[in-house]
Amino acid sequence: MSTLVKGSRSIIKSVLSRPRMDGVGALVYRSIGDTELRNHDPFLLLDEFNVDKDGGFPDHPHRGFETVTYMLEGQFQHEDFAGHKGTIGPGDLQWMTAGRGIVHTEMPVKTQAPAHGLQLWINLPKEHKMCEPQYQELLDGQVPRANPQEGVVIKVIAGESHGVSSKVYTRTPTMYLDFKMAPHKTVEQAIPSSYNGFIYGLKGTIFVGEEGVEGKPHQTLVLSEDGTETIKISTKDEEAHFVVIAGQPLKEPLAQRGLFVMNTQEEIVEAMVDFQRGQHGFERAKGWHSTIA
Ligand code: FJE
Ligand code: FE
Repeated sequence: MSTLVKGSRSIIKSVLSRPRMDGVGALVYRSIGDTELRNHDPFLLLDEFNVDKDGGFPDHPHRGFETVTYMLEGQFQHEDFAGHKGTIGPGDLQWMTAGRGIVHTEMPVKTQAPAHGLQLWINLPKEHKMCEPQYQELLDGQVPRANPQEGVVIKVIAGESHGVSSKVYTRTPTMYLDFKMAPHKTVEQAIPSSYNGFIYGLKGTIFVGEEGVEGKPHQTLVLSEDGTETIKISTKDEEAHFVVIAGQPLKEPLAQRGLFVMNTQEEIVEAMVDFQRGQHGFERAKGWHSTIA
């Protein structure tokens, strides 16, 4: 049984990401997924990406998890092997459940480059790993906002904040909030006490928990798992922009090879064979090439 403790969760780890290259000419700041922040169950990866017109993430497969692409600037195009195609711009998001298999391409719209955004990978519970792929796409205007006080705007991408709920269906219970705060504000955010969580900074400096631990752009602050139900966040002289992400840990065995994330090594081998042979969800992968990459 867990007991609820009053007061704010604290920060148990703070990691500043450095830029690196991934995909084709894409610059990414890797938060979760980097050596120091592996297996923050249920999260596999958080990348802040910057892609210019010559870069992108051409044809690649996924199985066993979800990718959530949240645009900050520019426009990103995607196309998959089932003919699903679309463009997302600033504030828009694509919540993609790869399930048993997706092969797709993710590229900036060349005339709107560079593209800047976040991509989060959420692991799927064992019983959903081989589900039918699904897309949930929301334009900026369709994402509900909480406005608990003047100067604090919270976009509720998933989960709930200050009485405002997202309609996104999460197979792994997930909270994903985008905060914009004016200077000299303090806000408390409830987070289910069983969730693992973290904060990733995009702009300005924030001060978190009773100790006021500093959070800056490209920095990940890992929240304590101590049964506390809220997190306290303040700004001082600057405005700030950051995301708060938390989710129910799956506590299941993890076997990962690149873009396939399963529970056992045998299932990873199956995924590679299925992808190569074009079976069990990868039927349309055979001979498919995107028209946008
Ligand atoms: C990847 C090749 C890839 N970070 N951020 C190898 F293409 C990828 C990959 C991405 C990715 C895509 C977007 Cl849109 C944003 C990303 C990696 O698709 F992760 C590996 N390892
Ligand atoms: Fe992808």
